[in-house]
Amino acid sequence: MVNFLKSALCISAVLSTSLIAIPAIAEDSKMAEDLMTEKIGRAKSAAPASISGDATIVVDGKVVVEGSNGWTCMPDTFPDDGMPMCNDAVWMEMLTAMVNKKDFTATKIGISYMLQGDRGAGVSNSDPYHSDPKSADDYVETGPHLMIIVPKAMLEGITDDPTTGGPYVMWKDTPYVHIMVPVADK
Ligand SMILES: [Cu+2]
Repeated sequence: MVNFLKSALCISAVLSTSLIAIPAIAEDSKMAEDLMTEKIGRAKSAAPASISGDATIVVDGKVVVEGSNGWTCMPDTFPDDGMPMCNDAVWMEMLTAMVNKKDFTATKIGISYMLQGDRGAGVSNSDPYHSDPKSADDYVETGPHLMIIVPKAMLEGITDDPTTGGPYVMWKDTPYVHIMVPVADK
């Protein structure tokens, strides 16, 4: 009898914990799902649907949607900065080199879309590795823009002054140099 009570109690303990635990887990995974849906939506918002619709989506370094058009969209530029981008293969190659502090040489044009811009989470215009970009003398934020990688010789004559209102060169003296092309006010 005692044994029976003990196991009955045990079972009810197990039951009551799982009754509590199951909705909690369901809620957690619903939240995770919602967050992922939001991140995928944000990633896609970086480019026109004609590009982002069939793009590969990478969230936190993992492919979460397998694309088919050679473009890769991400919800963040730097970890958790909320600044989405859609990149072609040249841009992905350059960013991989930048993150790993490896050399990169552009042999052809590379294009990245940042149609949400990077207001609120800009960068130092000379130093991709600045530890506190917002305190940099050359801190810059840009509204909706394209970013274009070109072979170095083609950069000649383009200003590196972001305040002119037109295209400007970012990260000039690094292997990760590219042209910022504002496309809208915002
Ligand atoms: Cu950008």
